[in-house]
Amino acid sequence: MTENTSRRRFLKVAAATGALAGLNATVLAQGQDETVIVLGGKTSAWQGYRVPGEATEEVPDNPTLNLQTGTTYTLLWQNVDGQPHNFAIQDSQGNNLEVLEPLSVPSDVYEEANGTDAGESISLNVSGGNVTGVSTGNMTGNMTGGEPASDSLVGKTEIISEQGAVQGARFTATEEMATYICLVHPNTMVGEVALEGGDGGMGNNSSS
Ligand SMILES: [Cu+2]
Repeated sequence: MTENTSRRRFLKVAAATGALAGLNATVLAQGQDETVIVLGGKTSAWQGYRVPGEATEEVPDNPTLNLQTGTTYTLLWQNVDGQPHNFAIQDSQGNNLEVLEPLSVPSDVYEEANGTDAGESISLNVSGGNVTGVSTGNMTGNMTGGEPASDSLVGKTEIISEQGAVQGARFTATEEMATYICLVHPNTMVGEVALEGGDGGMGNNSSS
């Protein structure tokens, strides 16, 4: 199942340093590759617009999300077909994991993020539950603004039905994650989450 990740982009070391007044340059500690995920929500399948581990723009439907344990990701997704959709991450038993920090995403920020080249590293500025901007180049900016706010984590996002509507969620990858899914269309809008080592992560977090 990892066959099409051959061109995985590890830490494209940007030569540029410090163009922006980075708030938090140190967050870029371990092999930060891609932390922004952009999907399209469509009844037939999730569309992969920007997916970690997928270097090409030919991302398959319901793409596997290759994540690093312990890394925080920010997902943006847009309602493509005007049908009701939402987003959840489940464990192998089909339980919704309460790991999602919902984020509001202005449509212009979404367009900017999705308009960047798939090979270009971007990061999102997140503040107070809002995605406030996009930074390009991976050595600057304040990444995704740190960890999800733990007091606001939910197991699923609200259903959005309006075509073009955008929703965001931030989460830290854990080993128990198995699939991501739209709970309205669990048979067609479901894809795998594949966790990779994450040796910079939390160590043995394997309780219960
Ligand atoms: Cu759906």
